[in-house]
Amino acid sequence: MNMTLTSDVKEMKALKVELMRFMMSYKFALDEMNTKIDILKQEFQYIHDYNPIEHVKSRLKSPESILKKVHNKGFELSLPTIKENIRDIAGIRINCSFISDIYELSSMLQKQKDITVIECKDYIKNPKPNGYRSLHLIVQIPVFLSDREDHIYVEIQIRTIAMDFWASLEHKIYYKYNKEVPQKMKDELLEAANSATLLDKKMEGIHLEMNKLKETISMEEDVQELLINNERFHLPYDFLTANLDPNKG
Ligand code: 0O2
Repeated sequence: MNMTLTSDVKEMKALKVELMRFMMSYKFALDEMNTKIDILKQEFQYIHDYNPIEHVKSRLKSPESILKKVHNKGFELSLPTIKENIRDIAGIRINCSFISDIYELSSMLQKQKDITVIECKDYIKNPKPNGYRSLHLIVQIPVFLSDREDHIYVEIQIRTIAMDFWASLEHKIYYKYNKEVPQKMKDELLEAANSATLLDKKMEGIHLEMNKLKETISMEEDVQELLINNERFHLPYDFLTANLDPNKG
């Protein structure tokens, strides 16, 4: 009896080590992705003096959630099956300021050589019937370990703050509510999602207008600068306008 117990414990310990190695790969994949996102964020800030990323959150799916998904989807309970079919064990959620930032960030990530894009679901252009909006990417990235190279799936959800606000609260409202949600509530949630869309569009419009304004200002500043012999001279506005043709509109 004791012999069986000991060998059972030994087997379970070995399994635990295997599971640990399995989960570590996902943790490293998240670390890599977070570094990539941080680099893009910093580069944007330095070069364009603008940060399109408001907030980044990453998470590893818990073993309980993985098990639940395996059961729900009817998959066989083995690590290779889980690795191939549960593609959101490593998940990253990026909140952007504007809708245009979402697409720009997504294209910058998709262009990176070591990222293989497996799937792209655009729930912004095609929202879910309940109103859910977000851009979902499933990518695969290499993780270099001491004895092997692993290719790990990562799910990236990119959305605006308004989209995230709606999704987080909708999730909270539904969480642990196992009964059918009343139609009235579904309609109200859809209405709220539409309001979030309007808000995003309004903010995008203001953002574009502001960019145009900034461009005009920087063009004006450019006109007032003279570069001679690597030295910058400021041209006073009066000096410039004094020499303008008064007959020109
Ligand atoms: P969690 O706890 O956030 O990880 P999949 O079930 O992932 O194999 P599916 O459903 O086609 O396949 O994936 P999809 O549509 O890309 O959605 C995956 C994730 O998007 C969900 O993960 C949610 O995080 C989010 N999501 C999708 N639809 C909704 C929605 O209607 N409301 C909210 N709040 N979030 C949504 P999980 O695994 O469901 O949960």
